[in-house]
Amino acid sequence: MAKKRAVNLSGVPPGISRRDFIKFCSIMAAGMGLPPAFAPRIAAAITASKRPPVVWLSAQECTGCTETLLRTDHPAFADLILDLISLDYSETLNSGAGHQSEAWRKEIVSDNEGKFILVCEGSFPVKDGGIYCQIAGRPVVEILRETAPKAAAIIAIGSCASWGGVPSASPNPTGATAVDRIIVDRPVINIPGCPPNPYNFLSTVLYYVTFKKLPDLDSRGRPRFAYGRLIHENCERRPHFDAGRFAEQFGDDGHRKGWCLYKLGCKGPETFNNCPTLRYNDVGVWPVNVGHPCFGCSEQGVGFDEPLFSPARPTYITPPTQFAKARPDGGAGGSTLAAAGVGAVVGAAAVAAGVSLGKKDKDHGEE
Ligand code: FSX
Ligand code: SF4
Ligand code: F3S
Repeated sequence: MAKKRAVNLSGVPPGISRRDFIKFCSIMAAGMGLPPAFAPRIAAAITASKRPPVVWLSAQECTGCTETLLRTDHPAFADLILDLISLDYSETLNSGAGHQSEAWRKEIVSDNEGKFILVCEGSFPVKDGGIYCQIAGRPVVEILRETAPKAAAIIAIGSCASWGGVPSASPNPTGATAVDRIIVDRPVINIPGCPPNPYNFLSTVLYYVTFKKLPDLDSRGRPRFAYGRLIHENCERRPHFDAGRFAEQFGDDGHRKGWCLYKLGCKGPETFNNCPTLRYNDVGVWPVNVGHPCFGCSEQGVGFDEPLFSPARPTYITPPTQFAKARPDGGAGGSTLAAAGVGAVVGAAAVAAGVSLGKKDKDHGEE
């Protein structure tokens, strides 16, 4: 249990009220799966620490990962990010260019050896010597190989950096490769999603700054606090799945009523992420609650490999984390028991018919 302690808030980043700052720290603690009592410790780490230098490399990507960080506004989030970390090198945001920018990166890396956080955005092409993505006339994969050993921690942000993502989709003409396939002798923290939720990135950095160690990672390098549960476990449409109520077509009656999107290709049953609980854009939206099936953007072998409309392959059936009321006739009410037991069987049977239940994910299936 964290001890409560007074926090000197004189270092609260400018432009943010103390109230918003403490609220922000509480949200971050919750995001890391920590009790609210840890908020003061997080606040203390933020206000006391020297900002960690960050070197941000961009390879094959759409810049959505950078955009998702800069477009948040809770509270003045972009400012907060830039106040919490020292984003010393970013190919997207550097004010300098060309030789000046190259010289700057080398200086930052040599001045901060063993102290900076390396963030990699995008996949790294390795085919034909990596010529398909070059920076200053050099394959970016070479820059990754020379920079990674000098970093204190390495974060792969987005599905491209974590798995290969869009650029690695078949037939992968450039040999687009994930960071942890190139840097194999150091831990790489994967924050997948296309783009990932910026809070998952920020929580990871804050965890490192606060506790001076990496968060608990699963077998695929993802922080468990963010990727420990299937989307299907927390989805608000789950009672409809359990009751066997599915939208059959976009715009049909079931779709308009908010029924389960499984038959429209929702990959929530095979995708680990916290989208239903963390949500996006600071207005509480996520794909499924605005009527679009999850396409598994954050799951290796799902998002850019399985066809959008093919049904998910539930590798194991899990109970929902919350049992909302559900009744197979679609009326209000019904019992928790129906949702947890009978309903789950109805929904699971509807999707599992003809689907052989695969091997459990070695990291999550036994939990
Ligand atoms: Fe884009 Fe990032 Fe997708 Fe990839 O996010 S949002 S293509 S994960 O590397 O910029
Ligand atoms: Fe939600 Fe998709 Fe699961 Fe249906 S299949 S309950 S829409 S995550
Ligand atoms: Fe991506 Fe699915 Fe979440 S498409 S944003 S993992 S709901």
